[in-house]
Amino acid sequence: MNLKNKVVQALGKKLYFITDSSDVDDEKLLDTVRQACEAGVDIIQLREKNRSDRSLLDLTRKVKRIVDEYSIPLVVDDRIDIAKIAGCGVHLGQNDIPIKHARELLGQNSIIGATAKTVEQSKIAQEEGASYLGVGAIYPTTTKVITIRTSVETLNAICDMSDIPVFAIGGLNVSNIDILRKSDIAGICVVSAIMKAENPYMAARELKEKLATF
Ligand code: TZP
Ligand code: MG
Repeated sequence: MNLKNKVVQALGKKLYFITDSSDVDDEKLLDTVRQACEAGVDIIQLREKNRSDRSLLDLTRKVKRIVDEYSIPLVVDDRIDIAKIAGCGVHLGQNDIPIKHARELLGQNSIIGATAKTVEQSKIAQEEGASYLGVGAIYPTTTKVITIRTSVETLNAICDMSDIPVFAIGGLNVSNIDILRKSDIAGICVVSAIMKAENPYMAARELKEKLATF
C-alpha cells in the first residue's frame, strides 16, 4: 500500500462539500456552510458561477472567516485571482488555466484541485502539481454543470495510477455511495446532498457516518 492510501486508511474517507447558491440567498448559503462545518466536512469548495467579481470576493471572504473557525480548508472554483486575494485554494477544470500556471501563481503551499475524467487527464494534472483530483460524474447530477459520466472502472484506474488524493463526484448521496466501497478514493464530493437537504447538518453527519464504515 502506498503512502497516500495509508494516510486515507488512517484518517478515513473525506467529505468534500461544494456550494451552489443558485436557489438560496447569501444568508442561507452561509448558514449551510456553518452547518456543514459543524457536522465535520473535511474541505469546502465555493462554486458560484453567476456573481460579479466583487460579490464573489466578498462572499469568499465571508466563507473563509467561517471555515477558519473550524480549520477547514477552502477552495474557490475557477478563480486563481480570488484565491490569491482571499488566501484560499482553487479548483480548476479542463477548460480553466492549466494547473502548472496556477501553481506558479499561487505557490507550493496552496491547495490546487483538478477535475479529471480520464487517466491521461489525471496524469497531466498530477505532473503539473495538482493537490488532488475530482473525478466524475459517477451518477447523473441535478447540479448545473457541463459534464460527462465517468465509470467506476475509470475512477479505479485513476486511483491506481495516482499518488495524490482522488475524490469521486456526481450525483452522490447517502443511498448510492456503496458503489464506491472498493474504490481507493480519498473521499467524495457532494453539492445537492447537502445544499438541498432540509437539514444540512444532519445530511452531512449521515454522509460522514456512512463514509466511516468504508
Ligand atoms: N462536476 C462533476 S458532477 C458535478 C460537478 C461540479 C456536480 C455535482 O453535484 P451533485 O449535486 O453532488 O451531483
Ligand atoms: Mg472550472
